[in-house]
Amino acid sequence: MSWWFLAAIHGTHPLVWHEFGLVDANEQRPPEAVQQRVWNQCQHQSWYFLPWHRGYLVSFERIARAAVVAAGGPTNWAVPYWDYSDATRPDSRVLPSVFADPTLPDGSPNPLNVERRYGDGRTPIVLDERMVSLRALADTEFAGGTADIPPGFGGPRTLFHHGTEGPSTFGTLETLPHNVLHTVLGGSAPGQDPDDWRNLGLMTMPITAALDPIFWLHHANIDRVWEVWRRENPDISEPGWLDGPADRSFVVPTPEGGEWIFTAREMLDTAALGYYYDSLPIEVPVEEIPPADEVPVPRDEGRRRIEERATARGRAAVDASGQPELVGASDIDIVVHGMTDTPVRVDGSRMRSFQRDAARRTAPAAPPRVFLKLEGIRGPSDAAVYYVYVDVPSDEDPEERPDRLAGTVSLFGVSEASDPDGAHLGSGISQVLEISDIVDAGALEADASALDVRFVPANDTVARAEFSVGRVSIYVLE
Ligand SMILES: [Cu+2]
Repeated sequence: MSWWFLAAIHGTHPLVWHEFGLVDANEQRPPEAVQQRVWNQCQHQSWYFLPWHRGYLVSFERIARAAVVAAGGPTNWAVPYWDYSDATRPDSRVLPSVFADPTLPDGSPNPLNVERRYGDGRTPIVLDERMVSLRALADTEFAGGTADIPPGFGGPRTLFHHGTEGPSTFGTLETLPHNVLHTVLGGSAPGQDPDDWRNLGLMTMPITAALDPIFWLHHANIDRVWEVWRRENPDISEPGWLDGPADRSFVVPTPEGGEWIFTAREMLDTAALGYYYDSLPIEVPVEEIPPADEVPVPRDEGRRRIEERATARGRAAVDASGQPELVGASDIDIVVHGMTDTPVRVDGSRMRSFQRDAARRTAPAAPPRVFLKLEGIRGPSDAAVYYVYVDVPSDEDPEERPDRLAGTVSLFGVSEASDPDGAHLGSGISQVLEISDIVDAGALEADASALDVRFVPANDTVARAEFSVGRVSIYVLE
């Protein structure tokens, strides 16, 4: 139940934690079997991203609340959320001062202000509005499609997926704002090489992220946005998700020192988990929400279900609807280092027929959708954050063309996924950005044989981080 143990459940790395001076070499470690089963569980590039982090947050909140109550605090204490996307408040994109002030009112050091939270090197940390976009809420599918087209709000169908199991993309909420917030808050040490992991902030890498207390407010907000999405969209009903994952259990500690094993299905009812969001209409009368200390932890039930579904192993069935069509791709590996332009050759005749389809988009039939896919992204630094623009003329400043912004991409998790000693020889990560609106607005029409993709670094420090993209491709989904 310690701060370290809870952070290690998300991710840990003996060398990095040692180098950062995070653990005392003499500190007693839990038994190896416990480390194997409970540590390094965080689910990324997966449709389990949201449910796993919800169970993890609930575990943290219960343990932290018990500590708060023991210290004489309120029994209804809950993890706050940071709504950085709230455009109605002028300060919503500024890191809350309780996390940034160097000292507490009594003059003692502020434990919420961690040294390894570099941001972009400026104080206070202020987020750009391109980093907090909730465009993910426009997605209506939870799970990703064939070849990750579309990527889905919740992510691709996977088994237990810690992020090193092979090439995989992120769901749209995980891409933005989740990944982006991680790396823009953690950042890398100003003036130092961002390609050297020794210079990275805690939030920048999954193996250290949960050591920064802002992690919990960030994830509480991502969890809240999932609830916002659930008000407009049906929950996924596939048994592979509901009872998953089939190959490894999600397990977190309880305040009593026991274990709570949970499935994705159990994460669909926040009232049953003992919480709700004040910013959302409450569907359950408050008196029916059980007090936090009376919420049952269905330990034995969880175990039984895990045994039951052990027979149902294997990758989940892929939705048969919608085969994406590849209509264009770059020729060679692209190296991104600072502002980088890349032409993507497209199938001219296919694009022209597509443009005719696009012209009919006002028809009630579902219009074709267009996606930009960045495949095989490899690099040593998770710190890179880039804005990706499509078809901005070379003599124009992309900052002046918000209509051509395809999305914001962070390389959270790339270093582990690029490790040549890793499970899949470092196949990297991929990112999928929908560009239907840009195509609708007239991109491509001047020259249908190539589409210009421009990578614009989010700040000067990350502009020094270098990474490669195996292929930039364009897909149409009709
Ligand atoms: Cu996260």
